[in-house]
Amino acid sequence: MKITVVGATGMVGTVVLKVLKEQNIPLTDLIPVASQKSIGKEVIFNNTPYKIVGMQDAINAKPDIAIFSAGGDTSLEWAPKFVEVGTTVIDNSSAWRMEPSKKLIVPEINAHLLTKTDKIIANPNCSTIQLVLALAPLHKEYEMKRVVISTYQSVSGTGLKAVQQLENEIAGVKGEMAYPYPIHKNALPHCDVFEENGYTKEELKLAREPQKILDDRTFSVSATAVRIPTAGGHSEAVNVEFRNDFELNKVRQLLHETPGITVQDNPDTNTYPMPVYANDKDDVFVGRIRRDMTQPNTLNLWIVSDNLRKGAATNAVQIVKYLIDNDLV
Ligand code: 11C
Repeated sequence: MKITVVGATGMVGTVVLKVLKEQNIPLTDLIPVASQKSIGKEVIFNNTPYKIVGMQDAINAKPDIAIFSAGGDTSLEWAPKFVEVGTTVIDNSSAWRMEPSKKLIVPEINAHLLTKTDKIIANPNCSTIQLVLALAPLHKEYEMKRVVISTYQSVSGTGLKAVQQLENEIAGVKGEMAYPYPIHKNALPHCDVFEENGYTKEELKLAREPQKILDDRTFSVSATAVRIPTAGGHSEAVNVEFRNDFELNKVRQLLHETPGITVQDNPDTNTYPMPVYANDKDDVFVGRIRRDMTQPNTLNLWIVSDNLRKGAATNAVQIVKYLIDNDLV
């Protein structure tokens, strides 16, 4: 497989390279693409240096697969040009996710939908992926009616500039600001930009993407997305009302049996998911599993995952693996 990674020097792109190696993706050539200032520099993959090239050079190389992590505008402009030369694009941006002709894939849930004709495949938003992976088996069993979620999102979701802002603030150094306010010792109820209805784009992604992935519009999601000064992963406090009642032990068992989920749930030993533990791991961690005492058929959960791994790079590479294993590229 000839694979191009667009945004190869960015936060997600760097992890994509790491996961491609870990998952033993059969690579005959790697074509890293990055912004103008990085062209000519090298990235190291599998102990071998690869020269960073510009977008047109990568297209001319006619890669089998392109993994895009370079923002929505870049994807909108360039992904179709890769498709023209026969490349299958897996896109990490929000550009194509809600486009009816494009599939929004979390491999454990809906990779079976993929066919050879899917040339642009959308990777969901990071906070969506960890949410749906945990909710999918519960929805199948008990039918969700309404989900209320508050997120506690890592600065790495915003990108390098935000990680740098936090590090500068901790060190007491003045520098560029990624956010309109300090993030150290703070919490910003503001992830991505505000829409006219008062919600942020991140909150609307959480409301809309799960319905598309689970192919079901009979449940709704209400979200508040908050940025906090962590770097290891996104955390989510989730309240789910089901149409049918559940047994807590069965809920734990269903989650435990779901590939990609690790249950960490024992108040006696202070065992619960945390970003410091989820950091650099591929799983989605679920804990604080308890019944909502104020309403029937309602469950509270705490879900944590490394937003750069399962929330982005790992999910994208799992799609690559599925395409290769099923002869779809
Ligand atoms: C964040 N979820 O943490 C975002 C990052 O739509 O892919 C990814 C944005 C996206 O701010």
